[in-house]
Amino acid sequence: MAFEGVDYFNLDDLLSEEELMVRNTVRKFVDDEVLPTIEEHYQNGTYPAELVPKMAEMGLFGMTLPEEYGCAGMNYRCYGLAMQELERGDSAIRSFASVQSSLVMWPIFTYGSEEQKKKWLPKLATAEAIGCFGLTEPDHGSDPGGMKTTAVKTDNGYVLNGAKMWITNGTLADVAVVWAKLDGVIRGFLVEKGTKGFTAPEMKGKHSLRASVTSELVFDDCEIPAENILPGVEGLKGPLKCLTQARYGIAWGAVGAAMGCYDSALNYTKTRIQFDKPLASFQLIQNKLVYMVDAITKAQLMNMQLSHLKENDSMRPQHVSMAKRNGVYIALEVARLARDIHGANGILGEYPIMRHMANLETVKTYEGTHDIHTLIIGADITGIQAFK
Ligand code: TGC
Ligand code: FAD
Repeated sequence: MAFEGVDYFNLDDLLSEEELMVRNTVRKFVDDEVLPTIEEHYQNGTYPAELVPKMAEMGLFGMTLPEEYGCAGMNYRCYGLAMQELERGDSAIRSFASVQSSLVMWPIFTYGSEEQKKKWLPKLATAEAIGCFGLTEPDHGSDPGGMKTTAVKTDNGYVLNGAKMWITNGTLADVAVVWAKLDGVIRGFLVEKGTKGFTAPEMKGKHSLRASVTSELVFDDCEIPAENILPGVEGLKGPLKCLTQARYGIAWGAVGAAMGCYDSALNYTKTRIQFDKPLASFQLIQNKLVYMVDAITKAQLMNMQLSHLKENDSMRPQHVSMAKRNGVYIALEVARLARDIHGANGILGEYPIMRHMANLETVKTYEGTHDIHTLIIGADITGIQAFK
């Protein structure tokens, strides 16, 4: 059955023709191509490689970057809507698009040399090349500024030593955007697959994001050429600005997962009969459904205004922190209520609920945990930083 959306406040009225077209195209792709196979991939722990060229064909990689680099040149609301729809399919699919677009193409576009842009962006847009983003380390997650990975200048380029962990698409990637300290200052480097001294073993045993590849990146005297440094940025703000891009997409994506769970729960309550009546007729069930649609609607409104701020260059990273934190929080609440409403059926793969719920536990943690975003907003409103 085609998904009809969750739009209690008629927010579609605010969308342009192009935005509606993008949203509806991705929505149909998720119904036709993602949902029929994603549960099997999730159960088997396999990554849905067959979907990637189709996403590229729809222009979903680097979709806000200019056409001269083979990208779609769309606005940020289109990007948000696309992420919302993809995550209704599965967080792993949205993750793939987030990493490729916001964490690989965006830094190459923003910090890269013209040669780096010409070499990588068109290939990344068509998914002829896949990228990953290496910031987190085994001992530095929420505090990436403490990273231990180093780069040392040599006559021919740089030598990298250290390790990254929890890197989405690491094993698949043709190019890794890696953050390392050069003379104590954080810099970005492009490390190509097959470079001597670079390995990217896959991490196994996840109970969440099972349709996504997660990897370590290991650098053991890994020599890269001088032209592989990103010339346009120095310091921790380099990777953090990329995170602002990706967190923007996650804020929308998480709401997509919530919409999928709510839709499933609403339909279920209309057909499941207990005590001779549909579940939907009981007050306690209606209370849960109303909580869900209310939370989704408020998060949608926040995302719409976030996209407005972004398009007007008045969005601050703290706005994104609030939207990411809120979107994931309500999505987890909605998933838990949906699980409850489906009774025992809620634990089956026949419904998307447990898959979304388990995925959202990752989404709550990556790109800044719920509590890190609390501290970012807390520092913003009080002027007192409470991280350290
Ligand atoms: P702090 O001193 O606050 O900041 C250092 C410099 O960066 C600037 N800045 C930002 N700039 C742009 N966007 C942001 N979001 C920024 N946050 C900070 C800041 O103004 C400063 O600039 P300057 O000019 O003064 O140098 O740094 P800190 O060390 O105190 O740390 C702050 C903290 C904790 C907020 C930050 O490190 C943080 O966000 N930690 C969370 C780490 C995180 O989110 N990691 C994500 C890894 S990637 C990932 O998870 C990908 S999952 C992908 C997928 O599969 O979808
Ligand atoms: P920690 O930083 O050790 O935090 C543990 C707990 O302590 C959390 O609850 C946290 O909120 C809390 N905490 C930490 N500091 C404070 C404080 N100052 N005050 C109060 N509480 C605090 N990273 C990448 O670089 N690239 C990727 O592509 C990527 N993909 C990922 C994919 C998956 C499936 C997962 C699970 C993670 C991925 N990550 C990636 C890593 C992710 O960004 C980190 O896991 C995240 O930043 C949190 O770091 P940590 O796991 O080390 O937790």
